[in-house]
Amino acid sequence: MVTESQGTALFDREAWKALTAHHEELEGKQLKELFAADPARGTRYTAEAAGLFLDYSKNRVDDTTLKLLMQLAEECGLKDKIEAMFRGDKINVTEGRAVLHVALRAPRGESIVVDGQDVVPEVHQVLDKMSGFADKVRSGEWKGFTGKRIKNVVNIGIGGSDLGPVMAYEALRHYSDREKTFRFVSNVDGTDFVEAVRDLNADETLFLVASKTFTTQETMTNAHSAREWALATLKDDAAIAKHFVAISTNAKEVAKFGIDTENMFGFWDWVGGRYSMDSAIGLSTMLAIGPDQFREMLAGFHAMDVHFRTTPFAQNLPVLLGLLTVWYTDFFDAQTMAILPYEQYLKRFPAYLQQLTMESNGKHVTLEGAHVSTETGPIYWGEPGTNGQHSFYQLIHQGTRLIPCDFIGFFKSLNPLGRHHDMLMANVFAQAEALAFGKTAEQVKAEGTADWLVPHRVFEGNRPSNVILAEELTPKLLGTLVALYEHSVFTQGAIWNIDSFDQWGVELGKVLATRILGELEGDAALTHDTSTNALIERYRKNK
Ligand code: G6Q
Repeated sequence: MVTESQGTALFDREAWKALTAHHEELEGKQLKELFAADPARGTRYTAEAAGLFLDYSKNRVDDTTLKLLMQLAEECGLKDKIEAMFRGDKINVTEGRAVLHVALRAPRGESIVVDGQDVVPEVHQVLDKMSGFADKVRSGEWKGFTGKRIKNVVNIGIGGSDLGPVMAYEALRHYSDREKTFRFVSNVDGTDFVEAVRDLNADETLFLVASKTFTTQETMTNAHSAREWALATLKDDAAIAKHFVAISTNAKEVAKFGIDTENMFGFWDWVGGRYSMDSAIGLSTMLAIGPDQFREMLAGFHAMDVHFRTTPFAQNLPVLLGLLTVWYTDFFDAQTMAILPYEQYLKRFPAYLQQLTMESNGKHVTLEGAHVSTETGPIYWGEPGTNGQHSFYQLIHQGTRLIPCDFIGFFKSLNPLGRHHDMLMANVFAQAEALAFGKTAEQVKAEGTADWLVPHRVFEGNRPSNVILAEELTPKLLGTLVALYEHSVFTQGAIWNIDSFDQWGVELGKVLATRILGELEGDAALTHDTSTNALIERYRKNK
């Protein structure tokens, strides 16, 4: 494969070269020194937008770093790339598609034209149809086949058709209809489906089959099992129309499955799976929190879209987060980023971000098809605080790897309980402080620690983190937070000059699994490598 050519490669850009030289100087500096040199640092290195406050002062940067990162963004054409996305240009070049999740939250009356068609009115048509349906289900006007109210909603989908809906349901549970049970089935492992429905009555259960393509093996297998399960009780094909709806772009396949296309909620090829929780894929979210609060969530997304598009880079939250990620990934060899929400309702947020970030920027080829000359997307992971503190934080504090962390916290708890919230937030501030400033041997000794034990109790510090704060977790705020990371991912992809919106890496496994499935169920001669052949043989014998 060709590599990026001399002169146009990322490492040949003026800002990149300057950053390389600057990194050598800065690498030896401690955050402690940077703070000492600038008494205003803790308030100066902050930015605020759309209800989110970002303190990025505990990063290993100074004014020069920031200036050069901004320059890099300019040199890489970030501004133009942002405009191209919002304009509806086909920036997903390998699939020849526009990338317009921002249109999903564009207010009525705005206009975004794709292939000569203004897509905003269509977006609102679907939203209105979803709202009408959600109102009926929530009020009880929509009845199951036997005349009972819908009490349970089961979303069947995988990847982008699952992770967003699950995350949003968990995040907004406080605002959800507590009379209803929501379940999410994704894995082709039959246990996922069986456990999800074992205590549900079919005549009170609505299945949302969420699949952009309506051909995904896992989702279709689960949907067929759901149909059999429902029909075992309801015993009449006519019941399907009352208990199954589809969320898809593929009307033909939806009809083939037996779902009335009247009960289909559409979206478009310009919505990527991992960017679709605010499209019809979010129907489960709307059923849980109601149409008005769903629209609040969209308003939150939109507020961050406007911020991203219009704010100078130096105050632009997603640009700052994205550039810092590039800084650590490429100049400090950081391989992973930890996302640490101090909010129990955000327990699925790190898992959601794993797909958003890693499926988007896990690429080794530039838009022009050359091998990249630098590292690209880091590994994202995390757990809600404070649980992680009692497990993996040890490595972040005292291990040998640099792991930049994003702490996310709120001023107010949705469930105020005694001192709980102050205790929770004390941990956010304490962890970020400890990571940055550590604890020296002198401090450890002064505590009376025996000499031999001192090295074990020293915290080197100088470990970077962001602290993101907001008032309270609301539907609107959730939208803003998700859009913050969507656009941070965009910023990273723009610098690396990769296609953040395709996912060819997901395809190979799908093709191979289909071939092997036939082999597991038959006895055809095997022509794989010796390991795969032997594993298949062993399975055939023992299944
Ligand atoms: C996301 C990916 C992928 C996709 C799933 C489900 O960006 O494309 O995770 O969402 O493979 O696809 P369907 O919605 O087509 O079933």
